[in-house]
Amino acid sequence: MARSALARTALPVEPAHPEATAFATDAIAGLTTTPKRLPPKYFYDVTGSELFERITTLPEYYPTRCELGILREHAADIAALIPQAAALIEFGSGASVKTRIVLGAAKSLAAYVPVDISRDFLERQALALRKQYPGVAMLPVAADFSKPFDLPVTIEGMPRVGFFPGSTIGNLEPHEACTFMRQAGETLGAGALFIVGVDLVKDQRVLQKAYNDKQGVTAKFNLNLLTRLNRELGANFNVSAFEHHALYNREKSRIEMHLASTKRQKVRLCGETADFRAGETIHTENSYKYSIESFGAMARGSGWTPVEVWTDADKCFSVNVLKRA
Ligand code: AVJ
Repeated sequence: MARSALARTALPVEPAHPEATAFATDAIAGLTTTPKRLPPKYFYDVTGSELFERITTLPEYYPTRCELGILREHAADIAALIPQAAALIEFGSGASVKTRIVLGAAKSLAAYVPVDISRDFLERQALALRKQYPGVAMLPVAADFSKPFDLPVTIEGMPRVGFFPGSTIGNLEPHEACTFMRQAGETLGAGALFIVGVDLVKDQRVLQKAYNDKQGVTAKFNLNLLTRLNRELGANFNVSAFEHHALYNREKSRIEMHLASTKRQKVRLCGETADFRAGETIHTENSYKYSIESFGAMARGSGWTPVEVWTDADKCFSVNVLKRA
């Protein structure tokens, strides 16, 4: 139904842009079904990326601070595990503070390969990194890292170290996370290392607060999805008639974010109508939390052997080093 709806609708976007078409397809499919849902990858337009940056500095949002602390504390340990003249392959938008901690510590790295869907972003970041680390070959790859992709031929024969910080893996369903880990293993090859940042199960109150900050930045981040639908797909969401909900689903060990309709209403997008009951929600994100054991088991089940795991003192976050079995 979603597909045919899309086919007979004149989109208010350049049909030549495959990214915009994917957004339209996913939005129509997700908003004309029950329960309604939208994939979290659409949070990150320019405004959404800026809001996420603000989230990472909020007092309640512990993951970024904890992970940075762990990486800084164990930078020398990480460097000691990395073989000579290796290639560091980062899954997702690279060149962050986290990347610089690893690049700064592992002096023998021969190449850095950031893999991201946004070519513009990659080029800009690579430019800055080339100046800062002249001895490391910067080889950006524009690809969707959640699917298999080709590594640059330049790194053929180099030992490989994958880097996947930020607990981005938490956005995936556990079975998807397993598939992702297996595919990453195939991409990285035999003997590869994989450094993965994973948020941990903890006191529910700490989790709830991290996604319900006092300043309302997370609410803005969530609601920005509706603004984006209005702007890019010509939808007519009344953003003030929706509210941010974030709750911990204990059974599934995940934070769920939703956008709840405050009243019964109809919304038009791409020639389709989405009907909302009062209180009906759009499920916009899952953020799965693991225990050290549950993540280790998942890693083993997808062809990896855990070799090291570090946490902060409060065991809020973990940095896992895995080796391909
Ligand atoms: C980037 C997916 C790890 O799940 O904590 C932050 C995104 N959502 N606040 C997370 C997010 C709401 C974040 N990840």
